[in-house]
Amino acid sequence: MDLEQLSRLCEAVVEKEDWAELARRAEPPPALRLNARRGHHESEFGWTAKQARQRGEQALDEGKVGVLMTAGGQGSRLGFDRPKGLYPIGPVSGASLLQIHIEKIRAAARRHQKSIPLYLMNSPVTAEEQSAFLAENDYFGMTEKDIFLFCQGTMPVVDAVTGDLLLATKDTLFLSPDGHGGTVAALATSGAIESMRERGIEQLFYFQVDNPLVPICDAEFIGHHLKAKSELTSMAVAKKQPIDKVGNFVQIDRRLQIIEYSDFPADVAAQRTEDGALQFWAGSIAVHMFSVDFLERSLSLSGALPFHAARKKVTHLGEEGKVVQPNQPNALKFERFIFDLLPHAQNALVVEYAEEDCFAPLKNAPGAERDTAEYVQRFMIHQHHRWLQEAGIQVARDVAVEISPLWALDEREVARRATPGTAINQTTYLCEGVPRSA
Ligand code: UD2
Repeated sequence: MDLEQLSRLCEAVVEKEDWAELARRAEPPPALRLNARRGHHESEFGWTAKQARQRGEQALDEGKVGVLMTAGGQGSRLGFDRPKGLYPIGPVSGASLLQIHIEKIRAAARRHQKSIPLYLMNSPVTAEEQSAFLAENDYFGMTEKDIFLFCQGTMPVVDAVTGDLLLATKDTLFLSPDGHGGTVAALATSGAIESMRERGIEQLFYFQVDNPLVPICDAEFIGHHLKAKSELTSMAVAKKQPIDKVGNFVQIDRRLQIIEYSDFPADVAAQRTEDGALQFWAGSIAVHMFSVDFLERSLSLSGALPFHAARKKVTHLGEEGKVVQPNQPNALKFERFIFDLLPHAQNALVVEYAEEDCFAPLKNAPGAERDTAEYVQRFMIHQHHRWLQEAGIQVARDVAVEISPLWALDEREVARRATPGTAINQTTYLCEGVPRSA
């Protein structure tokens, strides 16, 4: 444990980054907007969406793409006492988040007839249960050699006033996962990067476990990344309000970066363009393409992944050996954020997707305004209704329909499998083994 680093971090909390000053110098990021993608013309970047999709498909056909999923968070806001990946989110099937993600990877691999390895990051908080769950369920049909489980590091949690280390029990420190920015070091120490090299994996599709709508290995997204010769490409959605709970893509001193919603000043967030749209419209949903070369290079970039401190309520063991249950944030946790690599990446690019196609994260317990299980399931059902209706199938309005990624991965596959003119009038789960006609 690096105690000197820890005391430096505690001191830095007082004189932390002046986000307000930075944000005032910010400009909107270079981005491929949704309308440009949907048109059939070349975008300002010099290629069409179709050309990008073909390029992405080529990389998938060549087996050069892997998947990186982070699933090490504590999920404290959700009020679920197991790791989030086990949450039964499927609105009809009750499939877990992990099952849905793995089925998407299997479906993409099947489509391109190349295996797509999954690098799945746990933390000491989630590793045991999540790994056991996968083994019990035969890795949801994925070959074991295609799943690489690894574990991120931890950081001690300290008292917010004194900087003292907190105890979890009489003989253990209170430790907390070191943030998804810990992925980079963990990829190297676990041998994951070596495994990528051996398998010829050059690009990684990155996402977080809590978003079942994520279009894993979307060929067009991969293609934009490759055509731009970008080292790090990020998916964005247009924010609905000035402060939505997503990171803000900005450009400062000609470098792309993300300022977290909690650090983004309200007056800058509220700025609008002449036509009334939000000036800082691009919200980060934590979906990225990384080149493996860049991840490896970033290991030697000193200071590229600084620690961010967060004040949290932490129940711990006090000096008298009794449990202390605070009502106010009493502790500092230190986390690295993987998106802090953006300013260091060559040709970094933002690509806008429609929220309904890519983002419904499970974050909150029932009762919250959004990002609850009910909210996420509504998004999933809505997407599947849409795909079926576009394929000419009539779906009764209030009927829950869920499509397993192995039945159809996206609207194109639904259009190929479904028989136009048929109808769905009852709760339905379309999964493998179901006859081709809906
Ligand atoms: C994150 C992003 C936010 C936006 C949003 C989209 C940060 C700081 N903010 O917000 O900008 O993109 O997601 O959903 O990331 N995780 C680990 N190890 C850790 C900590 C987190 O694996 O040590 C994983 C965790 O399992 C989860 C993800 O990272 O899947 C996000 O963590 P979060 O829910 O704490 O982030 P949130 O919602 O504040």
